[in-house]
Amino acid sequence: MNNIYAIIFDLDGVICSTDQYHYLAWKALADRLGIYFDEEINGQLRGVSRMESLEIVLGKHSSDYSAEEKMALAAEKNEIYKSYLASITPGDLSKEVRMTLHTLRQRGYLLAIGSSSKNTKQILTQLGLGQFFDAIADGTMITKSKPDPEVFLLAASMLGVSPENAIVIEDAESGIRAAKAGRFRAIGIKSDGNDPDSDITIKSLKNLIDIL
Ligand code: B16
Ligand code: MG
Repeated sequence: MNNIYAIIFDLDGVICSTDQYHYLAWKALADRLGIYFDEEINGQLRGVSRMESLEIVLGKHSSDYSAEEKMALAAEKNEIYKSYLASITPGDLSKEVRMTLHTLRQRGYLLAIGSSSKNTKQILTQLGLGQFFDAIADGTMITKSKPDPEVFLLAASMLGVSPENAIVIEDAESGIRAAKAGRFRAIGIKSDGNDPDSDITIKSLKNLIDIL
């Protein structure tokens, strides 16, 4: 790919598999509230902020709760989620992700994270990647979540590159839309089939090495 100097990675679903922990935490909350929740609904939460995720989880029950109660429910979910995060170690970073990141670093690309998660720094630290990236833009630094491009534009500006000189790697539809809205080239990771909105779809992160 021509004129690409920087690569911005989504975190959950690209660098690590914390999506399963999100599922378990939302499921525990939904069960306590007596609200139906399954993997299909969980799929709609990929890349979406915590409060917007809560609205999807509550669905038609949303109007039963006040704004304060919703803040408390989101905090409750986050405490459950964080109890799962506590078990993450550098051993949870897959060989494939580790090898890909180091190869891209050797090739001289600037590398950044663009994640909706407010737990990004904790997750990266526990994976042993706390100091690895040249820039980290996360949910604590933005006002608009994916599919708004804010988090990726922030990452690019922290790196000092223009969107046309960077690519975004995403697993979520909301993230691909955010990348395109920011005028980045968007690479979707999808193990089965094509992501119609991305510029290129790859089956797994290591395939990035072959297409750059
Ligand atoms: P938190 P990403 C996103 O991370 C997750 O995909 C999404 O499921 C989650 O709701 C969001 O972070 C907020 O996470 O509750 O930890 O702030 O895919 O943008 O890296
Ligand atoms: Mg993701």
